[in-house]
Amino acid sequence: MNGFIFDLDGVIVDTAKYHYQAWKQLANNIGIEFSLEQNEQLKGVSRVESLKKILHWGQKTISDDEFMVLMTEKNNHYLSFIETMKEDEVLPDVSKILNYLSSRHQKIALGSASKNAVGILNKVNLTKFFDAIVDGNQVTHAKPDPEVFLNAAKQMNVKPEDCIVFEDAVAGIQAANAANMISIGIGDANVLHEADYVFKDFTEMSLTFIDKLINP
Ligand code: B16
Ligand code: MG
Repeated sequence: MNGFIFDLDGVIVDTAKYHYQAWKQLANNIGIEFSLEQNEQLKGVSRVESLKKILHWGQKTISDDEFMVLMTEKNNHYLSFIETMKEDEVLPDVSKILNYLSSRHQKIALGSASKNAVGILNKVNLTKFFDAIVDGNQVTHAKPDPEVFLNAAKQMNVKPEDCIVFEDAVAGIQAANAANMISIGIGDANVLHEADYVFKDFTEMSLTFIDKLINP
């Protein structure tokens, strides 16, 4: 029995564009510039750590209370984008792969840093595929720590070495490797060079490749 673990943002859906808009408005409001390149560095990073990074880049210090207010503000803005998400925002061939894994009776889990993961999966109508959902509400150590993926393996009742992780962030690939799982990067092979395999997106991944993962 294998377990297939999917990251959310950048693997199943492209919510990075919504995080970008919400962080940019927040940063600009407090006088900090925020670029797309900086947004790239926030992929897979938790909400708290993301705000800490933005304040560091802007060399700004704020009180704990103000920090909490900004976190809530950012999330409310982000949620206003999520509210409008539909099935057509699922990235190409993700549903095809999920359907195939399901037809082959494989266990499927989500392993995401997002605290909004359940809501997003519901919006895009993919919740039905998942045997386990581990998100930012259940982990204490962020990627590259393997906690999120080890927790997912445990919930699926599959040994870590029989798990396969799909990830778009370097920290996520490092977390999968640290968990002793097969790591599959989704994105740029130069950036994700620590992964066992890299594909630009799921349209490049054949079902023959998936079969080899199921029966090595
Ligand atoms: P939230 P992933 C991550 O999702 C995003 O890549 C990252 O940009 C975001 O800050 C983080 O979730 C937390 O999201 O504010 O919704 O809790 O890639 O781990 O699925
Ligand atoms: Mg991601």
